[in-house]
Amino acid sequence: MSDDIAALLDTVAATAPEIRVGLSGRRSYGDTENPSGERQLAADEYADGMLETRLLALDAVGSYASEERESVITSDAGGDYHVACDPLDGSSNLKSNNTMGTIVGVYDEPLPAGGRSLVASAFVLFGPITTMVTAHEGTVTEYVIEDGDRRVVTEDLTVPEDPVVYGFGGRVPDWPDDFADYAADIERELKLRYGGAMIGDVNQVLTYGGVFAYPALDSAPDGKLRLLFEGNPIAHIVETAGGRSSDGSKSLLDVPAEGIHQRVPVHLGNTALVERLEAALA
Ligand code: P6P
Repeated sequence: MSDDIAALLDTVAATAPEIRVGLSGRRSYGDTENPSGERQLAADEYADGMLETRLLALDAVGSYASEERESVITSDAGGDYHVACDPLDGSSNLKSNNTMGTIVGVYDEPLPAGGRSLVASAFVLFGPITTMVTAHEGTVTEYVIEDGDRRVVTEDLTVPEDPVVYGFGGRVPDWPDDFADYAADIERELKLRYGGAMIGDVNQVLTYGGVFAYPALDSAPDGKLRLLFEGNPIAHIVETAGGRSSDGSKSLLDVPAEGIHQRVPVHLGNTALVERLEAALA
């Protein structure tokens, strides 16, 4: 792992306990919306401000973009890496005290950039314990974060061969027929694990095997999730762990990036299940 990437991931890990401890007093919605039109919690802005300041302070970081702000912030240092961040993925779970966390994509091209230019991806998961999963240099590693330090608990993490769980976003009546037919099959075969925060649900897939999707909807043909901040980094992690991702027909990492808040249908998990989905949508 290069020193620059290690320092960047260390910074995300070191910030996690401070984000977590600051959540309880920031459960209220402000009167602002993020660029995707979603109401912002005080916690969203708190996490975003801390991550922006600390990541842009690194010489290796040339710019910072976030789900919570309209445009990319460029660093004076002119570093080689461009960070796309979902500072608090699943923050709407704060009200019900369920999982959430931070997603970071480290691109080596200015943003918006396609997923093939990801050098490293990571998510921090605020569960009963705080963990971090990273993809870098062809391998996925899981850490426990203690006092802001990363401690390796799983090396070369791979998606288990035999799928057990699934989680699908949206509402059944809003699913296009071909996805609804696929979902009906999966629901008979696997156990439902859907918690409203992508990283919590994806961590179930990484742990037990299965499939997660927030598909194209009749009401939203591009789905809900953002390519740069959610789709690409998580696809990078799942594909590096031996799974597959898809926008319905191709890897998310091959979806051309046209805008920093661009949405994309997201399907990812065991290769066989995602291939079955692509056949169903073909
Ligand atoms: P819904 C969280 O807001 C998020 O962006 C993802 O983490 C999650 O998978 C999805 O939206 C949940 O959306 O419509 O189920 O509330």
